[in-house]
Amino acid sequence: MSEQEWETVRTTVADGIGWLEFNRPDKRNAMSPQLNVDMAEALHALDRDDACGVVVLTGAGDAWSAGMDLKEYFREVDGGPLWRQREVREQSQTWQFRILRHFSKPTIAMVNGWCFGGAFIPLVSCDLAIAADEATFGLSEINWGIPPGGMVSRCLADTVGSRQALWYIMTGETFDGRRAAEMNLVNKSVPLDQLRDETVTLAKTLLDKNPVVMDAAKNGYKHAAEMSWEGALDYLYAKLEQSQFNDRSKGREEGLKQFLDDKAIRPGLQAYNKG
Ligand code: ACO
Ligand code: V55
Repeated sequence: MSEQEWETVRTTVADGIGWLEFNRPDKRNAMSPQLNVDMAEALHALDRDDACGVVVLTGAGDAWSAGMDLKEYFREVDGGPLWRQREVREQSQTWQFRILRHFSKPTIAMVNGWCFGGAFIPLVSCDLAIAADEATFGLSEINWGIPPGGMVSRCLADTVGSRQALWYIMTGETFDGRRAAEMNLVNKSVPLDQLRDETVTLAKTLLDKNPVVMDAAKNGYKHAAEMSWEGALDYLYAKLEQSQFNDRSKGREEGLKQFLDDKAIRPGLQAYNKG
């Protein structure tokens, strides 16, 4: 097991899982400029760590994240130089949107509590999400005086559709984990006391797969979703070939051998044995 700490973020790598924690529990894990910088570094560290095969993004204490830090990200930057505003915005989009959305390793958002506003971006950037039934979500922007900024509303609508997105953008109403699951903002919700076990079970399923193929599968899908059909078709075949090229373990040959020759696995029902 290894642990690493930044000012506002903490990582723990154990049994293949990289636990990445927002660590400002006293501020409900609000995303300050410092946190945005720390998150980018922590994600790079997890990417480089061969002991980490899947990332779980969660929050210390009773919040996942209360969104952007209204004091440090807005009030203290407002009225200052515009370059500083551009800088803090760039830092937030860098990890929440770019690094996380196309991270090579599988990512799971484990939503343990409060999830507001800007926190919807990392939520949707994670490949998969499991929430506690008791978690509370909301786009509170309209309640304190701004329209949702950054990619918040687009990320939400891309995941749940316009009708649901506009409802929450316009009313600022909160909803719980069950409702988040019902509208596919998260894959499922479970009672808080089962959240960790449920997440570990999912993480283990992902760890069982070939990591090179996993990267091609998830990132191929995400990029292709934004292309023309013909471009996507060609791109996904290129991804298929790329994963064969990069997979030094020759997983596909092994998978086919274990099924067709050894009759040791049935791929419809289980992953091949990576040995
Ligand atoms: N920005 C800055 N500080 C915050 C934030 C935030 N988003 N959320 C909580 N805090 C701070 C509070 O100011 C308080 O600080 P203090 O102890 O130094 O006074 C501390 O965290 C605890 O907050 P409470 O409100 O006392 O905690 P409680 O558990 O009662 O409520 C809740 C939690 C519901 C999350 C509440 O803090 C809240 O409404 N936060 C704001 C949520 C929000 O609107 N986020 C912005 C979304 S919009 C965007 O991200 C662009
Ligand atoms: C929000 C988020 C931002 C931003 C402005 O509404 C507003 C949330 C993640 O960055 O720059």
